[in-house]
Amino acid sequence: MHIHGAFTRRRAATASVTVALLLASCSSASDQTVRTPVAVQVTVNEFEIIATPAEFEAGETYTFTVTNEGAAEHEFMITEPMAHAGMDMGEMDEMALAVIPVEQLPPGATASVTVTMPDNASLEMACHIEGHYEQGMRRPIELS
Ligand SMILES: [Cu+2]
Repeated sequence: MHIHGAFTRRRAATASVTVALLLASCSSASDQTVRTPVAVQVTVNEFEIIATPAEFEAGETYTFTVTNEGAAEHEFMITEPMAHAGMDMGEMDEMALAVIPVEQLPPGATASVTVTMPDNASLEMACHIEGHYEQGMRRPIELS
């Protein structure tokens, strides 16, 4: 009984070492293609979008972590600047590069989304809740 237990533990230890080695070789093989996203801290309120850093590079991948410090609910979208009159939310979501929907950004909430910037595009961060965009919830993304 006692011997059997020790044997089982040793086998388990060997198995976990093997898994660790496999994981190590996988991550080193993919380092060339998958880079760690650059962290961007974003604050939204009534009615601003503030991002740090505020400059972005084409082809780079960013994780936008957005905190709603306002008293109203907001959303966060990365889209081409759009004349959104006549477009419904579903259509805008489809055109967007990234969306954190309003359900995930009530007052006080933090949510994040990861985006790889295209090579050549005119983009902006925006909140398209009715009236918010017009009151200033938009911020251009100029790719360098
Ligand atoms: Cu808003």
